[in-house]
Amino acid sequence: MSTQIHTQGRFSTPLAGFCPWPEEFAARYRAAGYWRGESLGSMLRHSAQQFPDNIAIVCGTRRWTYAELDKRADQLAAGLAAQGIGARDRVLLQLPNVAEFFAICFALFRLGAIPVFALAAHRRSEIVYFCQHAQASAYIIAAQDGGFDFRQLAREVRQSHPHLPVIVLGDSVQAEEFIALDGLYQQHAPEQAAEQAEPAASEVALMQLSGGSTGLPKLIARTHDDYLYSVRASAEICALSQDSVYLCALPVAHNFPLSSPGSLGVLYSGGKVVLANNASPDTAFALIAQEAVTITALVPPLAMIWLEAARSRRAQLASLQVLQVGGARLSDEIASRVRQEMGCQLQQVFGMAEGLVNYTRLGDSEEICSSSQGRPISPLDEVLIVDDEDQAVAPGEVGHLLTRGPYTIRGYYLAPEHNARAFTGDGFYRTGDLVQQLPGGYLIVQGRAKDQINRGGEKLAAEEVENHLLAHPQVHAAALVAMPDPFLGERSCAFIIAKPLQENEPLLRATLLTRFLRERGLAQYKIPDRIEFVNEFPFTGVGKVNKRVLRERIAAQITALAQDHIESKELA
Ligand code: OOB
Repeated sequence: MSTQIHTQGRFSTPLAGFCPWPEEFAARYRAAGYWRGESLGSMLRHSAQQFPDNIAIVCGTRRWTYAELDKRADQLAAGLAAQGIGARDRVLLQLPNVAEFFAICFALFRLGAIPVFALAAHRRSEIVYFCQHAQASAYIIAAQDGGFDFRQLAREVRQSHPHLPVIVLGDSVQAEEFIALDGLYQQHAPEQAAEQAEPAASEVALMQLSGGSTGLPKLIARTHDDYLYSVRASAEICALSQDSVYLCALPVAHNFPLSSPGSLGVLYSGGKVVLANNASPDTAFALIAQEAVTITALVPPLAMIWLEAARSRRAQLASLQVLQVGGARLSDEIASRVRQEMGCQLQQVFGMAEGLVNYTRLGDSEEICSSSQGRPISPLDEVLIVDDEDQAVAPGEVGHLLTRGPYTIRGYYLAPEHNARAFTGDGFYRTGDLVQQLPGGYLIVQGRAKDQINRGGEKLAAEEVENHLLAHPQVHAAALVAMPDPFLGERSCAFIIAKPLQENEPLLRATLLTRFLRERGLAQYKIPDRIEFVNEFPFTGVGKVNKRVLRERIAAQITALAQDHIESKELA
């Protein structure tokens, strides 16, 4: 399937659509020792040589050593190569937290093929788009998970991509329809060949998805050099060693549990990755106790649930040293309870799949750990805080966060028009986050300028959902905004202006609209949590829909409702 001629995984030009760093910066990152020319595939090879008998992955009753994971990756690389998958092929991956995720990723890394990480929550609309945009050579799924049949989803995806090879993990795979992953393992792996195929570290290793703020999700291409640097440096910041035991309770492919320092950081360090198929205290606390977990990562709503559960089950958390929380703003109040109530240290993580990751450090004061979202990984991370005109704000003032550095992308994959807006002329990424910088470089996230809703760590782009709403024949206009939520931080509210009712048309109701979105194959978390029908929108001076006014309106409405609720309870 590879169209370019190459020898031993070396290409003379970068992947089309990838935005490389200017040579001057690449040279700087190499000179600093950050980019070492090592690929993710060889990283695992080194760990397997150093720690062959250490347990690498625990998944249910299965325990894979480093030697076993390494061998499986080779066997699978040979099997995938026999399916025609080769260097630079994009392979869409949609898997739950299972051991095979790692065998597949490292097999792809070794082939120089590029995993594109979809979320388990994604449905037809998203998957079809990723297949198109990434020009995927294959789609790898689990047969089913969480009561959902991914084979059915694959069949739907095939209606628009009839020749897409679908590789399925799990039982009851019918030979003609799908390729069974288990069958691919059985191929003989010529060890030499696997070594030779190792891609150059400057090649794209993987693609993450952007939380997005515009119409369609963007793909984030990360190289071996840059990703591995962020993993190594994160592992060091978190003091990982071969004694570390990491519980992966968040979706395994997300950038936070994958690389900050996440599973990859642990596999670099020789430690043990324990996979949980959900993050509930019932599942996670039992695994923590059973496997003596030392570090794990959560989003704020889960941290709140864990704090509650720790009241009665704290003994199960005895081995836990570090609880990382990130993905959305953690309230100072919740943050300050972690050490007392869970008996471990809190580490705040403010990161983004585009690159920049900030951590509070393990030796930092309680004050910093509970009131800031940390400081950047790297001395070569450049951070600017600017006003609406891109002018630096005074120290300590709130402004837009712009960043550039050794593991922050210079542009989204195949998105030149969007890149012109999302990056400055000199290559800084406009994060869309509003931050304040403390002395020492610590950042406090104070808000967001991008048109995105952060539903407890799950990001949705307002425009993407609005476009789906506008596809309904009875919708005249749509505006999606965030509304405050005590648990998720934010939920989504769609304001809708309906078209005048035609004869024989049913009245447009919220339930009809949400069903319509579901039938379009939209992931559940993107379905508006609330729909408000209005006759008109407020506008800004320049004639754009004034979302600030809409946000304030829905926030006030919710507060009033909550107040009514309290009052009626008091009366009763
Ligand atoms: C992580 O990555 P993404 O790509 O899902 O989302 C990035 C965005 C940031 O731009 C920011 O708006 C928000 O998520 N965010 C936070 C935050 N961490 C992320 N907002 C406030 N406080 C935080 N601690 O979410 C991600 C990637 C790597 C590590 C950690 C999180």
